[in-house]
Parts: sequence; structure tokens; C-alpha cells
Amino acid sequence: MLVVYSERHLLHSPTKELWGGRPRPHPDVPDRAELILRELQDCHSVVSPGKMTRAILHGVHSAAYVDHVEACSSALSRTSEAFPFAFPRAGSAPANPVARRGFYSYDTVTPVTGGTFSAALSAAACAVSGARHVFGGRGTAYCLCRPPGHHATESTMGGYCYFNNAALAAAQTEGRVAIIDVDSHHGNGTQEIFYDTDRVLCCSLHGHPRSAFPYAWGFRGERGMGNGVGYNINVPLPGESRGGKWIRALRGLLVHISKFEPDYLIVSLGVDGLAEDRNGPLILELEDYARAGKAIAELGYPTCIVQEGGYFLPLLATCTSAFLSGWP
Ligand code: OKP
Ligand code: ZN
Repeated sequence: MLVVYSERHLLHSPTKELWGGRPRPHPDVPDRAELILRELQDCHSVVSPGKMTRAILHGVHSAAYVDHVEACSSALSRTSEAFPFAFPRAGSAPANPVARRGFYSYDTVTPVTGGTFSAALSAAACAVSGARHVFGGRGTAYCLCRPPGHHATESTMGGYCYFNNAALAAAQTEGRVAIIDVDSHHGNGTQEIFYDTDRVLCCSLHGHPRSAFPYAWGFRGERGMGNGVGYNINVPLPGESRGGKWIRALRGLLVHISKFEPDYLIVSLGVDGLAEDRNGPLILELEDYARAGKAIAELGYPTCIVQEGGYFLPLLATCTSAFLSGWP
């Protein structure tokens, strides 16, 4: 399959997250993408993405938000990082640029660095290029996006995500798209972006938000709004769930996807459900991801796979590759 990768992800290298108010090493390290690239480059053709434009970003994100991410990034040196500290619920953004950060953010694990805008743009470009390849009928694509995207909403960053790569991919067609998010965290950004449409079916399988990030979204009752009612499906599982339960729940979602009869499929692939990955809930094994890839590939839809989370470096690349081996 085609692999889309950009070395510009290296520009984003946050050193810390604030978790429970305490600094901790940031799990989204540049090595993540480098390890996956090294694993895949022998068996797949790797290409650089096409150019990203504002117009493409505006298909999903508000202009004010994109401007904010850019302005916030360019005000910083390459390595210094800015955290939000006030989260105003006001209807308009605070004029003070430092106070404004919290208006466009909902947590303290998603710092902006000097290189964040460029890197996030390159991740979005990977997803858009991969999607256009798939929607153009040229086969399966795997988009090696870093930073990830599924927690980014129209106008907020969060959960290490700045631009919603999978949503930008889905915006590259007018056809019917099903998105299946197998990252162990709920894809709240993707859910919110397509909440009121019946063009995109959003399915997410994840650790239960009563005890896992992002806490406020990902419950079963979130089924869509307006035209979109019934086109958002969440399957929260207890955080200590193992592979058998996870695969059964995944198969259930695949039945819903078949009934929807999509033209295209987008997979938000996060492998942070691995037992060894303590940044994510669930207790999964390599074989579970291999089985999941196989089950999804068997549906036979033109498929664009977008990288989300996965933080246990010794298994990250092997696990990603095990999932992708489902496609011939
Ligand atoms: C981003 B993505 C639990 C820490 C949770 C935030 C997780 C952000 C996940 N000990 N940290 O992979 O969905
Ligand atoms: Zn995750």
C-alpha cells in the first residue's frame, strides 16, 4: 500500500505534558513516526504529501482557530512550548494572546511549540494526500500522521491533536464515508465535526470515558444530532478489557458499517490499547491488532488508514505493521 510521510513532523517535539498539574515527559515523541517509517519503508512505497492550503483546512477548522495555531506557533522559538492556563467559556476569544490559548484548547497535555503549526500542517497534508489517492481509485493508503488528529475539533486542540487529520481526509470527497476509530481513546474531535451529518458514519471503540481520556465524550448515548442522528456510534469498553471483548465489539461496528454502505472507509488507527501502553486503557496484544486489520480489510472498501496514538515504542512499529498486514 501507499505510505504517506513527511519529515516535517520532526519540527514538533514537545518535552512535557501537564497531567494532574504535574509535568511529565510528553509521550508524542518524534521517534514514534521514525520507528514506523523504518518498519514500513522496506515493503511499501513511501511518498511525500502534496501541498496543504488554508482552503483545505477550512473544510474542517474555523479560520480563527487556524490563525490562532499559526500565530501561537510563530510567537515561539523552535523549542519553547506554550500551555494554556485559563479556559474561558466566553462566546468570543480573549484579546490577550496568552489568555487566548485556553479558548482554543481543552486540556494541559497539548502544548504549542515553535514548530507545531508546520508539523500539524504536514500531518494534515499526509492524510489529505492519502485520502485523494484512495478516493481516486488508486488503492489503499496509510498516512503516517504525527501529531495525531482525532481529538481536535473545529476550533479546539486537545489530546496531543491540533488539526483533525481523519476528518480532513473525509472532507476530500462528497461520497459516503465510514470512519472507524480503533484508538483506545474516544475520537471526540471527529465525532463533533460530523455530529449533524448523515454523509459520514463515525464509529469509535475505546476505553470507557468514565475513567479514560477524554472523559467528557465517548458515551453510548452520543448518537448524533439533526440529520446525523444514528450516524455516530460509540462503544465504550471497561478499561481492563482484553482482546476477545474488543474484537467482538469491533465486529459489531463492522456490521453497522456494512449496513451504511459507504463508498469509502477511513480508519483512525491508534495502537495505544496494547497492554504495555500505559498511556491508554485496554489490555490488547499484537495479535488483536492483526485480527482487527484483517477483519476491517475483509470489508473490501477503498480504505485510507490514518495514524493516531500509540506510545509504547518497543511495540509501536511492529503493531502498526501487524494491523496493516490485513491488506494484501
Ligand atoms: C491521545 B491519543 C493516562 C494519561 C492520559 C492523555 C491521553 C491522550 C491520548 N495515564 N493522557 O492517542 O488518543
Ligand atoms: Zn489514543
